[in-house]
Amino acid sequence: MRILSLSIRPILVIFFVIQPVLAIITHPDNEPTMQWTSHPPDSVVGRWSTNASCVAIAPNYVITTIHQNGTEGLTVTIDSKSYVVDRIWVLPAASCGINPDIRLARLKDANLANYVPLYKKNNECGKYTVIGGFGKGRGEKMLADDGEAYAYQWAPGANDTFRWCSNTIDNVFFDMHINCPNDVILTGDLIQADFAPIPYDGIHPVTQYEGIITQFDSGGGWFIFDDGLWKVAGLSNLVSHNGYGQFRSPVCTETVSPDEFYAMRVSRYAEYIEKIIQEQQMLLQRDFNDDGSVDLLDFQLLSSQLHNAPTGKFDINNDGIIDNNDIQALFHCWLKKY
Ligand SMILES: [Ca+2]
Ligand SMILES: [Ca+2]
Ligand SMILES: [Ca+2]
Repeated sequence: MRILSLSIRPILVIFFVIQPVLAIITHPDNEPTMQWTSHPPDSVVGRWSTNASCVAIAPNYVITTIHQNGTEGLTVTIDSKSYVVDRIWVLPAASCGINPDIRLARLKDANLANYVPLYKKNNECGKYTVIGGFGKGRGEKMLADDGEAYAYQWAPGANDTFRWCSNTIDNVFFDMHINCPNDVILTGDLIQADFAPIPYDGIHPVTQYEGIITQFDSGGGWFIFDDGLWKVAGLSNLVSHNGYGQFRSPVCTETVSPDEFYAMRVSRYAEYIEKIIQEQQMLLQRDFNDDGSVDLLDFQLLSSQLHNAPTGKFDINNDGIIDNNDIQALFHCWLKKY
């Protein structure tokens, strides 16, 4: 568990806990039912190793956060099947030299049936969102002096139970700095929601299954329904309190003090992530001998087909002839590895 300080420019400083993996907490009288299906398929969210969550965005790619750690070779579990991560891409550092808390991972031999596109619009604020993750669930109520509940503890457990909740995106923050005590510093654009109490307090809007993330939800998805599709708009990464989710004041339950929690803002990084996947597909297409790189052996195979009628994979630009245009397309990926 990492205790983080997160500086909201220019002056506001808040202390947060980052979840190496989060889980979802909802109000007891406001829990999602099995009949609630207005969300993406459960199988678009996976378990990241033993301490986090991730979101499938292509048949063999997931995105997740960085702060929970994990390297190539670890196991991701999606829809009860395990996959090995065979490559990870960390996104470029911001101008301050700090990496955003988001990364792309490729799953070896995966062909996932369910995945979601990236949300690319810069209009997240005010949007309804559904949030899924493998974090801890709701534990005991925490009671204020007047005997009324003001928070729920995080229940014990691992990242082995998937849960949904809903919420509203209240704010967008740009280029936030997240300072970890072990000298790890991350940055990025964030979207934010709060854990409103029920019944409605007249101040904080509450959704049908209002919820908050917990430990092990990190890397899980915030989804927005857009143009007829669920798209991933955020990756859970920060909450206000370590060990519990608060919706009222701990001193007086008449006072509302809902926790705020955050996700990496996918729209900021969508173009770069899609570019990586497209480049990898280009490499795969040009690696004629399936040895993992585009090099002289692939050039020799292509040259042997020059001026022949198209024979499937060698007609790279799909124009009906194998010629210099295909050779140029091959050299576009020269000496790159898949
Ligand atoms: Ca809320
Ligand atoms: Ca090759
Ligand atoms: Ca061609």
